[in-house]
Amino acid sequence: MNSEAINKRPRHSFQTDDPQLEPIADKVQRGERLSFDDGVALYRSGDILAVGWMANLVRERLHGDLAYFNVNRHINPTNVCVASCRLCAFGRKKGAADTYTMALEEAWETAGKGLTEAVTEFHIVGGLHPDLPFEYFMDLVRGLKDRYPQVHIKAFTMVEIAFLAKRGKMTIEEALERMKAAGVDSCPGGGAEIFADRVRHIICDHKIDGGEWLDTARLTHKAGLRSNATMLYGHIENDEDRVDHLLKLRAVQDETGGFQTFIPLSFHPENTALGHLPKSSGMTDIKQIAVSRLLLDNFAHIKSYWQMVTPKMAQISLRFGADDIDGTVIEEKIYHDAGAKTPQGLRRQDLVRLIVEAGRVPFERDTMYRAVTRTEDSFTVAV
Ligand code: V47
Repeated sequence: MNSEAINKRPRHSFQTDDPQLEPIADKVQRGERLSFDDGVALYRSGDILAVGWMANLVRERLHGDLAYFNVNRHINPTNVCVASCRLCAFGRKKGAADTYTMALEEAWETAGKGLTEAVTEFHIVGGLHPDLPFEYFMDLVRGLKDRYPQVHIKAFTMVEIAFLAKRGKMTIEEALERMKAAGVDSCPGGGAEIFADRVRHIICDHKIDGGEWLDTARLTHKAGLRSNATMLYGHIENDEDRVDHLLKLRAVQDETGGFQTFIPLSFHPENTALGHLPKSSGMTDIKQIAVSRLLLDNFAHIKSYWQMVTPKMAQISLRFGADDIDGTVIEEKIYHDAGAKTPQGLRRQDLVRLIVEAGRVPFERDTMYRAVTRTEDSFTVAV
């Protein structure tokens, strides 16, 4: 990390027309932890510049001008899912007309497709298939490791881990050990949605509940795997639900230190059972990034996922608390089934341009945030 860049802050002094923000700004400047009520006040404030100033202060304390991205590929092995979540446009019931399940050879081949530059990460998530055995997923991972040994495998959300363990009639601990032995290097942050029961019952009734998601994350970290965490916002949750979600993550992070990155995900209503809801606004998206940065004082990274909020908003987020904009992705299905108008993927050079134009310094990372150095068609990771 560039320490000169980090030490030159802060540049401006805090100003606000919202008196509720004054005591919060004092705490942020002193590096003190924010409370539940502080979180609600931040969400309710209309002074986005003041909220953003505070989030930017924290972001620059941690990372200076660096903005992280990676060169990754998403693989979604199946869209067959037992869970029928109202929030989702991707999952299909077994037997429906437009289901797909990749044969293993097809998944391995897909992994190598559309590559203009060497990827450093496979991001693997999919539906909860009622019939695919645990070993299908382990074979998938083993086959990827055999073919692409240099690529980090970030696979299976807490929801998938809990489901696969149950299907394979084993404990979560055992499932995690077998995942690790097969070649899983870390886990993505999906399936967290909103932990509050009242909301979870409506948007994703058939998934593990919030407590189980958090327990599975604890076990994942205990098994030595890092994971990410997400929150789905912009549907029927309120400010208190969002703060509750963030503080529950913060509490687990205090215990385990195993979360790597937090990614707020804006809800895309199209083609879901909640299609009547409006899309989140720019104000909500940018505030979500800033409040996450401020409340999650023990998370190193806040990612503004360009696929979700658009490349333009991800770029602006780099001045409102985010330090990461995710990667090239190459092929995205989950939000595109829900009406996302963003491109399926971006080239490395597009990500670099977004970051440079935001006045930040691009830092190509691997999944563990180590520097990646590239030649034309290969890469090395700093150790
Ligand atoms: O868990 C599903 C969300 C998640 C919709 O860990 C939807 O680096 C919006 O978790 N509108 C999966 N969101 C994606 C995910 C993720 C993405 C990027 C990076 C990482 C990471 C993780 O997508 C699901 C759910 O919360 N989702 N349907 C929808 N209609």
